[in-house]
Amino acid sequence: MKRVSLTQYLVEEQRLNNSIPAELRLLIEVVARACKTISHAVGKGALGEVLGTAGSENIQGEVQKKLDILSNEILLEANEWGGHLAAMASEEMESIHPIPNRYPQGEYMLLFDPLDGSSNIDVNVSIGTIFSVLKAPDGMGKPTEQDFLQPGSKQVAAGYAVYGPQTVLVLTTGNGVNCFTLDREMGSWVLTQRNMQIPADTKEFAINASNTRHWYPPVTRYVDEMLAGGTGPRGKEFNMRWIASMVADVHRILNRGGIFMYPADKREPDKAGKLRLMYEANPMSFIVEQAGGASTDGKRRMLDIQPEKLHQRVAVFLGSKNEVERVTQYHQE
Ligand code: AHM
Ligand code: MG
Repeated sequence: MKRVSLTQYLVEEQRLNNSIPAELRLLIEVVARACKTISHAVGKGALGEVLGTAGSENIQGEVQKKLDILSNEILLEANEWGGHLAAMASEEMESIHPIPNRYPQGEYMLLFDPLDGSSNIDVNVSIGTIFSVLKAPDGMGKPTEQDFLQPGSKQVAAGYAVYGPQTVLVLTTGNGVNCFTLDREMGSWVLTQRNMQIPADTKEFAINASNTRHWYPPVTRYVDEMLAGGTGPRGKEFNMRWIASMVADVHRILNRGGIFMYPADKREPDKAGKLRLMYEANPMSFIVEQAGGASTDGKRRMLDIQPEKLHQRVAVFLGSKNEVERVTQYHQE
């Protein structure tokens, strides 16, 4: 099999479809290189002294793990000097990170969840990095948080890396979804899946069922109907999977279908779920739609939501189209 590297893929994509400007290509390559470095740190585990908590909390009051902080630093450092970015924002940082004056400013803005699935770090279960790329608004002066508050439909690229049995990078620039596998010996990303497609129907769902008693009626109805199996209203058996790393759950769905849900619930009526719109929901929704799937917050198309805050949370229903449409329908009835 002829090996196509990430670089070759990006160059050819730029040449054939003109869908990837040179600056964006550079940006994606830098992010991919940072993910390689994170993958290396993750792979060392206890030997690299990267496990455990760091003794600090992030902006959402969550305890930070050493790897959360390290991954954040790796992404910041890698992306600061290239000249392709105006600013960055991260799940692990309270405010945005403008590019320091000593470097040239570019026209893109990068957002990331540096290490998704933090609860799985210390137990050797798949974790990952999620990223989203926006265009800086025209005539932007000194970047502000406001510049980042663009709906997901404005993303020009999004991707995630999974640090699992294999390290993979899944990427979209708005022209389908492709998967690259890290060749650990060669240190290069190799194209291993072209044009990933999520089947419209599925028999698999993913939700943290320990929250069942807190759910709102549309979610309870939807899950109950699946649990009723072949003799229930759905007339088929469903299976459940929950990895507690969104990257890994979404990667399974991209490969064989399924629906992923993290609903808002009654515990904190003011909070719209756990996951973050800008760092998790939007990039994953862009990827899922590009693979023929769907994504909503239960009511609206995710990518249409106008963000109000950088760290905004949102309910998430994404994956196989017919299932996402069904649970969204239940929210409207
Ligand atoms: P994190 O970004 O702090 O790791 O949190 C996000 C993660 C998702 O990857 C995953 O789907 C979810 O939180 C798991 O939540 P729970 O602990 O309720 O199972
Ligand atoms: Mg996360």
